[in-house]
Amino acid sequence: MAQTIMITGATAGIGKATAEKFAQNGYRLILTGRRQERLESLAADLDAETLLLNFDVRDPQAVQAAIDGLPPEWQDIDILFNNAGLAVGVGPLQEGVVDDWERMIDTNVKGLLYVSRAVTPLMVKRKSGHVINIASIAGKQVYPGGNVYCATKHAVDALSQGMRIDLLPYGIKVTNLAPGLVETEFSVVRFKGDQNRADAVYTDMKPLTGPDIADVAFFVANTPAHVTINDILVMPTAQASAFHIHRTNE
Ligand code: NDP
Ligand code: 8X3
Repeated sequence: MAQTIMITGATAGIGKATAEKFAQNGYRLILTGRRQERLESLAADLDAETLLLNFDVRDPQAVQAAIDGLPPEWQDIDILFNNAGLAVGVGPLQEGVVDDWERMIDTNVKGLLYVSRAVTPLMVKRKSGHVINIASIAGKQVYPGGNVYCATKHAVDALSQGMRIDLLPYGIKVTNLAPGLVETEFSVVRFKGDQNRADAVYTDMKPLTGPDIADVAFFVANTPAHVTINDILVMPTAQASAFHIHRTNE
């Protein structure tokens, strides 16, 4: 039977591109997100077997119910692509908006935990599987205004290390995949719908795209059984660090 990948946050950006890449390569897909209509239109465009799950990763009961309700033929999840996440705001900590902090912590840290808690027992039972956690350069370095978002991605980095140790006896791979700037809906969300501020993030430089990260994810997922990419940092050539971006107008 074809391998099955479950992708959280498949309705946009990196998750959507990863769905397309794995669909093109014969995988069965469990696609999740909050925007049901986007899940349906993505599934309609893919030449692949899909199962759609509509839940908010911040809701532990909804996450567990979705996994508990998987039909038997969808329970053998080979790859969990923990991707759903967001940044909200760029203000200094002393002016921080508590609701923004909670959205980031609840989604990027607790949501990733809820999904992992629900799915990894299925992998443990089969003594097989691969968890790919989408982290970030923001999980390696902290930049001005990044405070809470960076903290959540540092947490993802730590959770990848912890999961790798806990899942070691079961032969389950854990990869921490950390991108630099990727042009998706990420910055529009971060700037609360301000398209001009979002566009400015990528101006005069060539950012990564969702398909670039999907290609890396596909490579990471297809190493031989005895080989695991533990941690991979993928940057645009025009970005050396969180602080060094080469813009052609500078
Ligand atoms: P997008 O905004 O394009 O996509 C985010 C995805 O996450 C959407 O599918 C969204 O689905 C889903 N999502 C957000 N909140 C929730 C929630 N509460 N419950 C379920 N799904 C949710 O951004 P990206 O594709 O760029 O982001 C994907 C991941 O990559 C994030 O973890 C982000 O932190 C990380 N990342 C992004 C980088 C970038 O520069 N873009 C760089 C490094 C890491 P829906 O709204 O339908 O629920
Ligand atoms: C997204 C990349 O540099 O905006 O994680 O934090 S960055």
